Amino acid sequence: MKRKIFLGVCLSAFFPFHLLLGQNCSDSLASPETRALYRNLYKLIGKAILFGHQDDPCYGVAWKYQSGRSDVKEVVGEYPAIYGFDLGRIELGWTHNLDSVPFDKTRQFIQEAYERGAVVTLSWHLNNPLTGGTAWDHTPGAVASILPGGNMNALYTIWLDRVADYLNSLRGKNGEFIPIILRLFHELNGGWFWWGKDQCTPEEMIQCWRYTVHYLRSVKHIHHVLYAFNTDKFFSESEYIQRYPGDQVIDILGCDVYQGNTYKDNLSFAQFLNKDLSMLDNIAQAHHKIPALTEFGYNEIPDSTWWTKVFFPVIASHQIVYVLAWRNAGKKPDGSVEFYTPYTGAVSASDFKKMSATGKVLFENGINSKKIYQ
Ligand code: BMA
Repeated sequence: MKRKIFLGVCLSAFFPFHLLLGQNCSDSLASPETRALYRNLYKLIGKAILFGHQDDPCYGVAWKYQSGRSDVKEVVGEYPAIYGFDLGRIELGWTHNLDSVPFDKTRQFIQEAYERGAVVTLSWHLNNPLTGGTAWDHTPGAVASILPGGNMNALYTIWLDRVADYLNSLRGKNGEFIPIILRLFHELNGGWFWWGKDQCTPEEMIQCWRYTVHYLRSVKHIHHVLYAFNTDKFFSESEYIQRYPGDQVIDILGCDVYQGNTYKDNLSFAQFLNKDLSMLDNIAQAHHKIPALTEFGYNEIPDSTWWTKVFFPVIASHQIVYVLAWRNAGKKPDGSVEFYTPYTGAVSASDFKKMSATGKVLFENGINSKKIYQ
């Protein structure tokens, strides 16, 4: 008996068993491509960081829906390694999302991204089911209302049916489902969305996550999804984990951190990001999940060396497997300007290209060669 224990201790000293633990995604019935995606992303931990961009092929700072265009590609010569899109308003049966992106176009872009061997993540700024207001209508009670037994549960299941129909329409050339990282109830420790921390208890949020995954997985039989849990900025590991619904329903652990507001200058942002990513490394390792910076940005990137002097040194010293820059909306109807990756001629463009040449941050070519769906 003692010898067996001794042998076990010796073996585990030389073999990283903890790595094996994380090699399976949370859905035991996941499709082969989805399982491969999870396994391959897991293998990238500590080795590479995929660069992602929200709505990348849809529009850029001075263009909209021009075939083949991408602000990222025009600066670094390659499309991103990961694409983000948003499902907001699909729940209402609309043909386009809250930022006027047609869902048909999104489907086409998702298929093209998959063909290029890239990763796709979807967020969902769904309306408030209780009031009919937007995602930002934080009237309390909406989370409780969609749980089984709640007044809005029937409506919520109709909304999930529409999401499931859309997910089922995402197919590759051989009819296989395209794996999707679904990032639900994002920034749930903030107070600005109806699913935020002041609008529901931790127990209600946990139940809401579990119910949603159960519905998509077991009622709608969706098995090509990895689920991403994410907070906004957070200040302790216990805060992060307070509303975590559990390892059986989550695959990716993320947080959203922007430069601006509280963390305006480079140093305070870098220090804060570094702290959050250190905590995220610990939590992801303890739960055998994949860590990611699920949203980030410094609006308009006014600093010509921000990428290599501020952002890269921090992300490169952590375990995150991807970073997703938010959208290049350009000039918005209200007159404000929003973009998080440089376009040709922007002040940080050459520095962004310099970061892409480090080899640690991967774009299309880097991800394509990894064959992540096999
Ligand atoms: C926000 C802004 C908004 C947008 C929303 C959902 O951060 O970019 O303009 O409508 O995300 O994409």
